[in-house]
Amino acid sequence: MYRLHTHCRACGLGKPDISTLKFSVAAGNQEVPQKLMEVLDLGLMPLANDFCSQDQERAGYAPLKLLWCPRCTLGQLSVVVNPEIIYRNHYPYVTSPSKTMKDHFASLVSDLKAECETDLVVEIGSNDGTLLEFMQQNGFSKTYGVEPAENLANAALKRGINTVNDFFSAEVAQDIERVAGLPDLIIARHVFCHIDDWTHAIAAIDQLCGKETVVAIEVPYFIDTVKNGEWDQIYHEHLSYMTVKAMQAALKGSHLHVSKVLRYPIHGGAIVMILRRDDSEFAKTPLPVEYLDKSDLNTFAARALDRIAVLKKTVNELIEAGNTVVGYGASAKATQWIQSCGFTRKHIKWICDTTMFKQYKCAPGSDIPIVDEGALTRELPDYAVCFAWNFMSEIVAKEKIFKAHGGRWINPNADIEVAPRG
Ligand code: DWN
Repeated sequence: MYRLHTHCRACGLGKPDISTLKFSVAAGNQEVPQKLMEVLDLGLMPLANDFCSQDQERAGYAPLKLLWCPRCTLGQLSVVVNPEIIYRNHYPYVTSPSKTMKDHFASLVSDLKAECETDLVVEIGSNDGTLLEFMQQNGFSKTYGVEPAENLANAALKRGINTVNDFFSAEVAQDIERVAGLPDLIIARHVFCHIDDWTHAIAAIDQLCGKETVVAIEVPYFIDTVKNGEWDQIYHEHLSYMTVKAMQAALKGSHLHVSKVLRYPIHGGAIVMILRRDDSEFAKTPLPVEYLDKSDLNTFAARALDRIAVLKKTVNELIEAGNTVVGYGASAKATQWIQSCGFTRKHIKWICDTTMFKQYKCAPGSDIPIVDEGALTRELPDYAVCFAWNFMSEIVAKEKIFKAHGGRWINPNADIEVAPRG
């Protein structure tokens, strides 16, 4: 189900070969420990999107431990779960249809159109084709998706988006070039941090780049994750927690460099790293100066454990006082809270969610049912824990009836703001 990950996938730290040692000595980093450092151990966890009905076999558990490279600052997990298990046949996460996401797409696509021509765009990890459809409607002539999950690739094909149902690879890149030519834009939104073998992924991207192809890599920004204490972004799909410095280390030996960094608030804070070929006519723009050290990570880990303890205590006190508590948004993040707090349906009666692939199943590793979103106004519980806190303002605005009847929101990631009644 998984294998151990022992050396940095960006800069090679921990690999027992002289080239790594030369790198650290040459960079005057002799004091840098020659191995990945442990940040936060969350124990054995189910897979964050392993939503199963009572009669479906569950994928199982794997260690969830965040490590950190003191040399290139990449956060990374101590194991790699077999991606075939997570993604291949059925992956329940679909790109959010929310206004928050649509607004993000509008600013992202507008920013990207300023960087490249708009004839052909290839999306790696294209999900159900939502972004590519948006790009087609906003000036891109041809779109091409690469998506390993069969259910999502089929959904994209149904909406008329050219989609290869496979993991991105050098072979897939070759096929795309043969069929459609070299793209103006290659985009990978919240995918690169899911990839284990960066050497091959970067080589395949490199191979699909023409002289002025732009590569846009959107990922949760590890600097924001740490600063905001967003520990629930740690789960098995997120193999890496990225900084610009780590990406620069990963690109060593390729024909690509980080040319520009764009920042967005989506998913709790994300960056889009614009990569260009080294022979591109475009000049580099100044890149963010990043400060991240072990003491920041120790603070992050302590804050995570504190937030877990506080949510667990808050929910237990509320149910002991006779309140009903539910969840809103069966996100991958929700799985981390439920497992770390030891919640069952006795604590969280149900979690409502708009995603049909998740409804009427149980939250991963638990007996908590996932129900349709209408449940909140049908049942009007006393409290709702918003496990989709990254969309909270839109959700609170949408669910006025719940609040008007005295319902109160709990944002688990904002030092437990139990919103006042009414
Ligand atoms: O990297 C990843 C990020 C981009 O998305 C994936 N590996 C997994 C996934 O993480 P997530 O599940 O935490 O993503 P979201 O988009 O934060 O999940 C929000 C959940 O809440 C979805 O299941 C949809 C649901 N939702 C809802 O029921 N009503 C969301 C909104 C906005 C709503 O109004």
